[in-house]
Amino acid sequence: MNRFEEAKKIYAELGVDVEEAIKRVQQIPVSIHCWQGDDVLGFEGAKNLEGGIQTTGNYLGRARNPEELMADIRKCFAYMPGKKRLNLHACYAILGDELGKLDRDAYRYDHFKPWVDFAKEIGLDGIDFNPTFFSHPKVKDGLTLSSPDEEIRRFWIEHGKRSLEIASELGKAFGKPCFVNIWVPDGLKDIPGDRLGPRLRLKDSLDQIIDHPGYDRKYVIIGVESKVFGIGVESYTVGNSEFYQNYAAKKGVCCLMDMGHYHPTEVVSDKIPSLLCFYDHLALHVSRPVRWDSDHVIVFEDELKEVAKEIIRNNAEGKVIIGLDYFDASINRLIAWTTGVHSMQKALLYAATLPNDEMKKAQDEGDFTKLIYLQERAKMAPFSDVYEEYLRRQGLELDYYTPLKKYEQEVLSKR
Ligand code: RNT
Ligand code: ZN
Repeated sequence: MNRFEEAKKIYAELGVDVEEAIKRVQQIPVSIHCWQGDDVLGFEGAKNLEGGIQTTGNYLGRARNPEELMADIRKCFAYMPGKKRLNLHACYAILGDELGKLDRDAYRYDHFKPWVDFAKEIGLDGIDFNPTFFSHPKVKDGLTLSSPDEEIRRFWIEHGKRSLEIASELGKAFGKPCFVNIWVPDGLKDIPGDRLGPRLRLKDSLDQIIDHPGYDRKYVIIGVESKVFGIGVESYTVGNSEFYQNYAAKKGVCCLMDMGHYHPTEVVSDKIPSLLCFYDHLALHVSRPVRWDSDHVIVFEDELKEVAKEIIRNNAEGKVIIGLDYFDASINRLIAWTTGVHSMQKALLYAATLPNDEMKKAQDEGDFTKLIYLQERAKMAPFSDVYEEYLRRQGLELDYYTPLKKYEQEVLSKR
């Protein structure tokens, strides 16, 4: 008997059907960010990443243009299991002759059409979208949608509207909604003289964007991403958690929780079921904060497993929009990218192969002795054999390192 068959039996003794689990996880879409490939710089000529976020490292081979980024995506997505979507930022517009002539308040769907053709060609499930409110000269004194300068605020509102128009077309192109995430870097380095004003302006700007009639609501799901602080923006964040949770609830949009955007002992996993009580959808930026919002590559560790458990055991895969958000420039970017996707997939499959019903029952019956026993017992099940089988069924294996390292020698090292 091979290892998978053996594993299947061991899991069956725990009351877990691994065949079901494999089928289930394969259907869960994960939105993979395009920005791991080029250190979040985009194609508009930006030299620095701004807005309180940072990529560190200078590994060889950063993708410098659409051709290189697409080639890299084509290469490494082939080694990633699961149902994949591509998450684009507006700064990845393919402007052609219009580069330098057109600003973000005038971007159109056709600047992203090549991405649609590409995504279809490599068999992706769809494209998600983000307006880009950072790394741009019109970020004034660190502010965009909350700026007291009406001209600046207008520019960014228009960018938001263009983004929804584009997203609506992206949704139509795949026949399902495009998820649009709004994150603004707005905040202050030092103690504010006014905390309310910027928040009222942000609220008004968001209303203007979301109330824009120029997009098809059937094809767009809107999320708002809160944050606690950024580098150089330590004292005040306009869009903090309270602001966006209340905004989302009143406006009927969804909250996006980034795992690096809370105080260090807070965890996103515990917040998921709270939001599930109130929202049709909630979105995640799965990331790994190391001492700050460092956006390290996600690895198969406890908090990632807890996040996956909250999705799986609450049958919330139709409600939780899973997006990845990490960027590391200190190691091979494609291997970083692929490692993170494998980690997410492992966590989902791991959660789906736990005796979830039995653990819930033990808790409800007050049998906490059994609960801790089951939790520890499950950890010793031969999960790696199930994961390998999950990969095998998608024509994949554990080793993505060798082929991607070869690509580094053949392609990346020549850039
Ligand atoms: C920044 C936010 C935001 C970005 C991406 C590039 O702290 O996490 O989501 O990382 O949009
Ligand atoms: Zn994020």
